[in-house]
Amino acid sequence: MNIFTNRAESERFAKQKFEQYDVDKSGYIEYGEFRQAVQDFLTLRGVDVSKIPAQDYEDGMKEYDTNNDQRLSAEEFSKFIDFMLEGLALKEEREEGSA
Ligand SMILES: [Ca+2]
Repeated sequence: MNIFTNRAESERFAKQKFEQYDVDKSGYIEYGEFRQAVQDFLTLRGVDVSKIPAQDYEDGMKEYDTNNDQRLSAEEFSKFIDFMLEGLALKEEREEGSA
């Protein structure tokens, strides 16, 4: 199951999120912006983000920063968005299953 049934819609969503989280409009998602995005998505999933150590965000950032320039391009960030959306879809499936 996917939240978005068509690819164009999911790309549009990723672009919208990129613009939302690129707060300083640098054209890249820097660490602080990435951290905010992760916190927002995890909060949606019901995670208490106050317990997450900084190291976890740093590791997550490195995972998506495929060219190692310490920031995420729109393309790198869209992979993160895809991953987060999959997580949210899985959560919905679990909740539907247990209801
Ligand atoms: Ca930025």
